Amino acid sequence: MLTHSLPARHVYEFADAVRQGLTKPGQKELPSKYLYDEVGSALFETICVLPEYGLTRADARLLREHSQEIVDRLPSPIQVAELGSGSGKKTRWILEALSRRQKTYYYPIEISSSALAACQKELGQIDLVSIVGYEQPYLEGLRAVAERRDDGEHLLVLFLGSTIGNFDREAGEEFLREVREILQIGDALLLGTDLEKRVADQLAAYDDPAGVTAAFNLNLLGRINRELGANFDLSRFRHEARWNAIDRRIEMHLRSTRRQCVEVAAAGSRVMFNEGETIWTESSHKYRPHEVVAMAERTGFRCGGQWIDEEWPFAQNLLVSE
Ligand code: AVJ
Repeated sequence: MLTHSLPARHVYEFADAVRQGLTKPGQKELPSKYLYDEVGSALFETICVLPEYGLTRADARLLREHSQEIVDRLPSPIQVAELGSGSGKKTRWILEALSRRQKTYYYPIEISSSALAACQKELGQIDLVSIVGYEQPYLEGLRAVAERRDDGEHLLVLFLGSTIGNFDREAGEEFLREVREILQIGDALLLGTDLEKRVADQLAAYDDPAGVTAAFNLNLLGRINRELGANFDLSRFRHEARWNAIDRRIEMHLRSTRRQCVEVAAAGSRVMFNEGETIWTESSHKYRPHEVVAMAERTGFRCGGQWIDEEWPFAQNLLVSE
């Protein structure tokens, strides 16, 4: 088990992002990727088992039921890279299906070292599968993986769990284009996308009655306190989930319950909050099935299959590089 990591750089990037996001005129914001420290990753794992949050179960169900069919549509030999592996639980089905026909290399690419460790533990025991983790941003990690493959070896990139939904639609499409640049013809991207559903169901998924999502969101302020020496009082902020009907996305915010001032030592900034002002911490875009196919076609892929869960509308899309 091997991990390529670049930890030192991360704290400066984090401080920089926090300074920029909180001193921005107008809507304050923080990048959602920072929700996933060790506490945040553990809270997210809990979100995934909440009855209100059907997304992860739908994603896993589709992979469990259709992995063989998906793998049968891929060229041989093929290696697997995963963008944001998380705990790696869902990936098992794909790796097992592939390992029935070949020895398989699996490269989880993940900025959360705790998630990477969990993933290596979860998937380290599958026969004929070797794991090499990359603790790097997605595209850097993917470039590193693509460079080390031999001639004639194909690549399957997994981007599951509707993580693409964190990007604005335009940025998501640009991201697909950048992934395509790194790939060769015949390589594939298996893309998980959460689909539009009843607004009440979508809101409940991001504002569960047990308060796990609230804790997940508030932990971002806790993380800034811990890692950047800030003095956020978490009891003075409230979690909020909104449906933005124009952009078709859930937005998570943290609302300041009073006028207050917060210092972030490592970012060298003092931040004023008005009563009722919010920090926008995450977007989760929701898609329509044909929209994903059109996105694929505009970014250098063709859709080689789409599988939709009936219980919780969610799609696995097999995008093939053209
Ligand atoms: C992991 C980005 C897919 O947007 O649904 C869950 C993160 N945020 N509950 C999502 C999340 C609040 C999740 N993704």
